[in-house]
Amino acid sequence: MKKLISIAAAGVLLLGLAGCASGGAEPGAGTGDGPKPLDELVVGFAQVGAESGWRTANTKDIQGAFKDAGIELKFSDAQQKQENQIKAIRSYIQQGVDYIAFSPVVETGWDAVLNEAKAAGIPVVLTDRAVDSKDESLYVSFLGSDFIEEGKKAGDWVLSEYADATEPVNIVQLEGTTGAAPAIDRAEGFAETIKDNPNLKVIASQTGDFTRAGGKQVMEAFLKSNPDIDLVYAHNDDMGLGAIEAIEAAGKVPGKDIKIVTVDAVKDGMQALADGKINFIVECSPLLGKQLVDIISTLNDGGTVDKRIVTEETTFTQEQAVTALPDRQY
Ligand code: GYE
Repeated sequence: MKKLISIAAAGVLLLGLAGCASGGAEPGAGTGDGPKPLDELVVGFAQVGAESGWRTANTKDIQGAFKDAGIELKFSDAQQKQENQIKAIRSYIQQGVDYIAFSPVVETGWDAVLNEAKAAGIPVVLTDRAVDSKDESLYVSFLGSDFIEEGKKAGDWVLSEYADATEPVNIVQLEGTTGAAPAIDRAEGFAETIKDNPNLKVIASQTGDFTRAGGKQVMEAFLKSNPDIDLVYAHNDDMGLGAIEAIEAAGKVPGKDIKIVTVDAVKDGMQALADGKINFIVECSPLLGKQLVDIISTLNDGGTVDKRIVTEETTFTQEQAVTALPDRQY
């Protein structure tokens, strides 16, 4: 611990001197010594974990994009634990990487470590998930989806599917990791949208931690305590796939007796949609690697990047999944 602090302090000192020599570098505008050749850049990436098909595709895409660009990428897997991510970021600071990118497992609790990166003059790019920090100078850019919008798209489908309902529609929600931006925002966007029809009721909601096993376990419990479930809204495909197993084990038909709406559109989810076991999927793209490389090379060239870069995405019905499946990359 002591060692870390003194190294961080030395970093501040060095940065101070470099700042004086070059007439003061803009925060987030690279090292101030002009662009580095790409093969001399080192980027540290602190990943959430390997909890879902989405995450695996995201890791593969990011590693592939950096390899293609010839930029060295140091990679760490936090196994869904914030403390591990913080350790990884501190170690990148200590190693003096040029840039840090990470996907924050939860929204809160990042200010201290981000201030350490700032003091060391290492620009930070957020990918995929947001932090709720009030100090926006702690990161250069946030690249990722609009999760509220995703929740709204799921809600819109449910609204139109049950437009003629005259009786209550019992909905259960499988939430993502507690405190994670996609779990908070997908719940919010969905709730905001379905409130237009008072027949649509979320009767139970619990976290399945974005995993297949978590989705299955929570769904088993929901099925035991609620005999009349009409629809499952799962915050990702993996939890929806776990729910399918639980529904089938309970002798019901997923997609018919109990409808399922999920978010992500990874291959396994799309297959279940094409097979009629899921009813609708809101896409969330994990392919952020190329854009992250672009952000870092722009900063390296002394350029500026947008503070918020929103990923473009669509939605899939069962028919659309049949058509899209053969070309699905992940
Ligand atoms: O939807 C889920 C993953 O942060 C957008 O994390 C990501 C989410 C994604 O575990 O499958």
